[in-house]
Amino acid sequence: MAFKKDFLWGGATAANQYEGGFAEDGKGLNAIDVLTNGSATEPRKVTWVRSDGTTGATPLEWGSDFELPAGARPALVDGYYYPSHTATDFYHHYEEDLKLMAEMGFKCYRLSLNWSRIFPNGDEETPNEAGLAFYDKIFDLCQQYGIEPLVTLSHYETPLGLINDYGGWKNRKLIKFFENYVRTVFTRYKGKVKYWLTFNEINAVDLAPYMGAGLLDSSLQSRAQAAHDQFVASALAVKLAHEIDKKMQVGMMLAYQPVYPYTCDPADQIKVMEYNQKMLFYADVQAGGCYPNYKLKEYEREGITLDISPEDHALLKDYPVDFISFSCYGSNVLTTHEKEAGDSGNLGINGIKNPYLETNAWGWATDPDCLRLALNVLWDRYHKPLWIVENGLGWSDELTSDGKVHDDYRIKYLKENIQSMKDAVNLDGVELLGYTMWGCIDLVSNGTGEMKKRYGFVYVERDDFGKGSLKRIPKDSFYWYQKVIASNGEDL
Ligand code: BGP
Repeated sequence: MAFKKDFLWGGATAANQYEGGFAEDGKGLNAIDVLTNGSATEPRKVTWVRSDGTTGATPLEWGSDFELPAGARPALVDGYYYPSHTATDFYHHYEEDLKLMAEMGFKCYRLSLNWSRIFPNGDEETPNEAGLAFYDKIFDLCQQYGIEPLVTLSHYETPLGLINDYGGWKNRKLIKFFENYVRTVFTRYKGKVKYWLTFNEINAVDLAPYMGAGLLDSSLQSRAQAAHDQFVASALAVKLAHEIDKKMQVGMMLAYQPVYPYTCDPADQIKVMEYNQKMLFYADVQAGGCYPNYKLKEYEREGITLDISPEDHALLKDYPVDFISFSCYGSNVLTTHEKEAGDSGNLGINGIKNPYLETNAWGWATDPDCLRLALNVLWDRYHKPLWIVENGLGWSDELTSDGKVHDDYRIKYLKENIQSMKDAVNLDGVELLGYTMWGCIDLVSNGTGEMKKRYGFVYVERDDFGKGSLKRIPKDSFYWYQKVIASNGEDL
């Protein structure tokens, strides 16, 4: 048997993509609430307003420069459609949804707390009781069903107030606000939640600085300071967790997928090495407890100066994360031979098309070996327990005339990916805590805000413009996953 008896099978969601109820019961706005819809080819936009009342929207693309016009503050602007506002309405469907998760046999459910539901502007001293009470209901139901929650403290959900009034994570004051938030929820949910993640895909500080760190500019100086502040905030969370409840474990969360050189030219190999440094820097600090030399050299070359206190160094060293979690959907290809590869060679989220692999409509490559490769890289480098907290296939699922969704393509993808993680456990001896498939009940896409890019085992009737009954319909993959969990991964 490959997986341990208590292997944590389940699914994952994020508040801003799933909950809706964006202005209910005292909730404040977060970074994502002011993002518009997009599409496979059009990026989403951040809407903003200047003090003279002029308004607009700035495209938000992964991995490219981002800056709002001078004096502009992110805000709700009339005339735009905001997909996070209703999302797929977990806020009012949580009983039904958790029941469906229990029916699939979930051992674990990864969700995020909507930080601005609890601290509406982010800087208050006392929390919004209604926000805290909502998650009590969720965790109590989880307990009833024997589902272990895995809770992300911030899945791109920095309160908008902390962006507008403080400039986002490049401001050290956010460390204190986060600490207060973390202490509040650790104390409140002690005994109900054992596993925590600090920042979703913390390397988004680099890849998507607005989403990842509430930054309104993407300069290296701002990103470097924001990353540092999140490292310190995260170490403080580890410290608090261990003080408040010895059973609590805090992990980091990284976007990591294998990357291949397009040719055997050593220059392509160097490009891959540098990509890995860019991605793994975050884990090097959070698991290793100090800055790696390649990053210190880069900062020196680029004239970056960090506001770091001696206590920061001690915190990073004394409170590394308990485990490492990551998202992995496929793989990327890089090259210096742009012409030959027919692409730009950039470090974009999709990289260059791999001629050996299929891609979905959004250009994401399906790679049957990605999990084994990623797990081995992380295990060999850190020797910390690992957890796959996002993996899955985004597809434009169709309801057929029989009222069902026959997603055999998703079953095929998941079968291959689960086999790949099984190999990493069986053949390579990697220590793996669990697997939570991304977007287990349909939700809006993070990259585009679309509804049609679906991942779920459960279809939610809703379109790209917020229309639809929100009815939940189990897809074929629902029954398949049920069987996988019941057999602890033996029957794929
Ligand atoms: C990760 C995010 C998720 C998620 C997923 C799929 O980067 O952590 O929030 O949505 O990617 O991306 P998308 O929704 O763009 O398909």
